[in-house]
Amino acid sequence: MDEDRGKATDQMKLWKENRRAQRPDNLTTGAGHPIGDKLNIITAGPRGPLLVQDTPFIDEMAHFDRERIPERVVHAKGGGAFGYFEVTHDISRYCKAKVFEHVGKTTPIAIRFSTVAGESGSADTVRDPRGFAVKFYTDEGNWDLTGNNTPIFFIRDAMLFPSFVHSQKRNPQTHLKDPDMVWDFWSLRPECMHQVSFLFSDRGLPDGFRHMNGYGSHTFKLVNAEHQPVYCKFHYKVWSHKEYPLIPVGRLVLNRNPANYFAEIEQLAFDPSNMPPGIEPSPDKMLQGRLFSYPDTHRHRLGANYLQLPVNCPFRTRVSNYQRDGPMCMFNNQAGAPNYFPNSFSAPETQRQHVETRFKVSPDVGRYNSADDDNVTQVRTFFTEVLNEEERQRLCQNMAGALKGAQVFIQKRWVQNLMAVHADYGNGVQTLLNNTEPTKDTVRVYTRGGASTIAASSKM
Ligand code: HDD
Repeated sequence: MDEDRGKATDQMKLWKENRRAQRPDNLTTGAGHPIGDKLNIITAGPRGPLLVQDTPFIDEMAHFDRERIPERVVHAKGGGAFGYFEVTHDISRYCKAKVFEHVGKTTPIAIRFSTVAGESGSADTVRDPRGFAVKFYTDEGNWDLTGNNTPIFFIRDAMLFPSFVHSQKRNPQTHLKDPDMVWDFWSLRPECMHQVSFLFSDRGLPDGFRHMNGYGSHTFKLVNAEHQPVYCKFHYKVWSHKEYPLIPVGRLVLNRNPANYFAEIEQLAFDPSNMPPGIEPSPDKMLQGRLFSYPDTHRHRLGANYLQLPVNCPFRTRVSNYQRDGPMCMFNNQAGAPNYFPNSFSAPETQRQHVETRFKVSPDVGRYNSADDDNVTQVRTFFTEVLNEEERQRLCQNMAGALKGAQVFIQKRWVQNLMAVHADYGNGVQTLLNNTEPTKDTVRVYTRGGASTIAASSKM
């Protein structure tokens, strides 16, 4: 192999040389009928017209016409890998989930890293948060920890998510990214400041998938065998944490690239509501909103039976439920087993040990505004204590270059929000705004080249 070309560039050559690769020994239609001539369409005479009886042509064309499925509405661009999770530290006193059962236990995983706002063909190198989604194929069903490379998020209320995403994507009339939309939304919702500060700092351009942090993002509830809950956050790299010291639990090892991108990555469907016994949602309203959104989008994108696709199916356990039929039902549809519950012919009545923990909810039901919670203290800590002087300058420069593209009244509102964090932050950006030209693409600044490679191993 030419050293400079790399394995990805030489994929076809390597496949040809691979003795175990599955070679076509026959040209066939989708129905398996051998094809005599796959180069020439059937026509009446050499110049057409075509005949409807040309089954190989119609089979080929009709399938091609349906090749694309809807891309993910966010996180459309990504890459993935497979491997395993290994428990290195015992946390069974906190969590009864089988995945943490004992030190040394391994569980197969699938992982997908992604950017957020770009379309499926967009660059890997843009300034954007990175998705960091892990599917654990556990003995009690799949567990999907669908997080990002930052521990925080732009908004606190799931109701705002569609509008937030619209503001980061293309303007519906011009089909261009629109700095007015981006900064209008952000400046009207000051709770965005923390995540936006991360985004325009050096962390907004991670050096590939190998060199970035990962977080489960939300607070979750871990439940032990005695039904005692504790709140928990998951981090994939270790950070010192004053108030809540991190407890190591295991390592993620990625050792297999996908055999086929569409089958194993495009169809890979993460869902924060995939939680085995021992892991439960906290009342976080963002998380609660996500519990609905993900399986809903998968039913639209992949179909009602998306959980039967090999990459999504909980293959470490046997699915027994009362759901039947639907498009693309791939297995035996649970054969002769009853399709209603309760019934007199199958299945245990209840499994008390798997009942979710109870919790009290006493407040009034209502629509509560979270915009005015403390939006500045953590951003101030990030600006003054986490970043050094050079990093602060780069943050202000990156931000001013992008913000300059928005209308002046929006710029002013954003700078006013920054002033509440720290005068140096607000003044720093304002001074640069006075002297800076806007960048062409206000949010997604293409500064680093080179495709990202997949992490070989990382700690959780
Ligand atoms: Fe989301 C995809 C991460 C908030 C709705 N999200 C998606 C992916 C990641 C995240 C990593 C891609 C998964 C993959 O690789 O296939 N999302 C997050 C994080 C959030 C977050 C860390 C905040 C803490 N997301 C969020 C909210 C909603 C959604 C509040 C809606 C209420 N996200 C979706 C979605 C997507 C998605 C529409 C698009 C495609 C998909 O799910 O599979 O359901």
